[in-house]
Amino acid sequence: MKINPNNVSLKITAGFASQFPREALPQVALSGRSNVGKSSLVNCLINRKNLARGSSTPGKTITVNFYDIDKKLFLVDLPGYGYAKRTYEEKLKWSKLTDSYFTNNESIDLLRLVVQLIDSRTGPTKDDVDMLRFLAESNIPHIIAATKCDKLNATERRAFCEMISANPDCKSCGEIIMFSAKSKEGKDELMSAILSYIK
Ligand SMILES: Nc1nc2c(ncn2[C@@H]2O[C@H](COP(=O)(O)OP(=O)(O)OP(=O)(O)O)[C@@H](O)[C@H]2O)c(=O)[nH]1
Ligand SMILES: [Mg+2]
Repeated sequence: MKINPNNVSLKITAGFASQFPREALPQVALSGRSNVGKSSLVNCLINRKNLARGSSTPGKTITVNFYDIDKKLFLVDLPGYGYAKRTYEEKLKWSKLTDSYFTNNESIDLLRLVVQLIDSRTGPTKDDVDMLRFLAESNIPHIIAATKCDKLNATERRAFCEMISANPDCKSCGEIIMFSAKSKEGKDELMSAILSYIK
């Protein structure tokens, strides 16, 4: 399948499950902690500087953002988790909305892939591991994008790759892609992986 990554629009910023679009387009969702680089990854994939807003106040916007990519798929930017300064009410809203995307979503059959973002400098957090286990138990195909890899030197990169390939919670992943929105490393590889899941 060929897509034009420049033909994109923000379909909807959904604060409630009732706003999730019903169009019969395959969906690829991005999951990861707040500040891991989800919006930067979306902008990188679609050659935009700022369609997906980078956050100056991380974790404040609790919405599910649906990007229409050339009428062929929705990239779904899930709200980031693990932002320590969130209030109890904000955390509740996060879990309700994310939960409803996976468990109370009439279009869930259209979900083809979750790209789990993991910061390559830190490796998986406890929340990342919880998410990976949830995806594996739910039989949702998933791959890992290891973000901000431009920040690693050769030794750190080797250590990260060894650590992640030895991690039992990463065994269910289809692929592990080193990614940098800054250097664009992994961009083509990630796009090809996404397209291979929506065929
Ligand atoms: N060096 C480097 N910095 C990055 C990269 N990707 C993102 N960043 C920086 O990391 C910070 C967070 O990036 P965002 O893309 O806003 O992260 P997010 O996951 O969308 O955050 P929330 O929307 O709060 O969940 C910003 O300061 C980015 O400039 C990368 O590949 N390399
Ligand atoms: Mg963001």
